[in-house]
Amino acid sequence: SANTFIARLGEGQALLGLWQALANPYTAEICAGAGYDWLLFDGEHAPNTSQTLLAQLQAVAPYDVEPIARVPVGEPVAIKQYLDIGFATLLVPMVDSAAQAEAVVAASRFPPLGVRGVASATSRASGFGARADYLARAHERVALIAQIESRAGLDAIDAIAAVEGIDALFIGPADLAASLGHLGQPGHPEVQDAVAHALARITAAGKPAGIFALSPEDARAKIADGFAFVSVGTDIGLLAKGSTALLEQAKG
Ligand code: 3PY
Repeated sequence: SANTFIARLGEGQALLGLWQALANPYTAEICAGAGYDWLLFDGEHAPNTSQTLLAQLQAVAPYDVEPIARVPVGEPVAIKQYLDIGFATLLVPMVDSAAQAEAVVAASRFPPLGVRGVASATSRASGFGARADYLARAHERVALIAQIESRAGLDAIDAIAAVEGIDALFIGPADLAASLGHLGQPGHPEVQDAVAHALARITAAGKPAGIFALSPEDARAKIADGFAFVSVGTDIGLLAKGSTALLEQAKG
């Protein structure tokens, strides 16, 4: 694939990522130097705007890390804006049907392949006009990851995974737990059974599966289970946990 994240997934080793919810270029830069394979910039739940996402993308550009952005919703406006500022890999929340997945793919491609609005020389993605073949080849660089995180998404998982242009699927355990009647209990056996079922279906479709791990132990287990990319924690979690632990240690 011309998309570097998908190409790296194809190399066979699980790719470990860190969730960025602080919406801050300074902390993104720190995390980019830590050695994670990918960072997820969250436009769904974190206080991000196009400007803060752009600043984070610029901050991590010098590092050997794959930036992925989660759009707030799988609609054309968000998708074109995120692609225009230079994200090539998008995580799309709440994909519940093949029709939704197809609409997301269409939103990421210029006509005649899709319905993405055209910005060329004014977009960072085009190198500000420097890439002569940008419009014709932009779709080759794009990767779309559909989030499966509801009962409806689980029911439609085979059809979603079969959609051309959906390059990978990602399980959101928190929302999946909520949808299955276990709000706040992503580790509940019924939720984890659903996760195992989803992994099997995604693998059967020949696509890479990703997941948000609940702990470092869970991350190792999910890698062993066959997940191709695993989020192992969040910037907020590191700061919250580390600052509390430091104070406790200092107090003795
Ligand atoms: C979920 O767990 O629901 C996610 O979307 C990942 O944080």
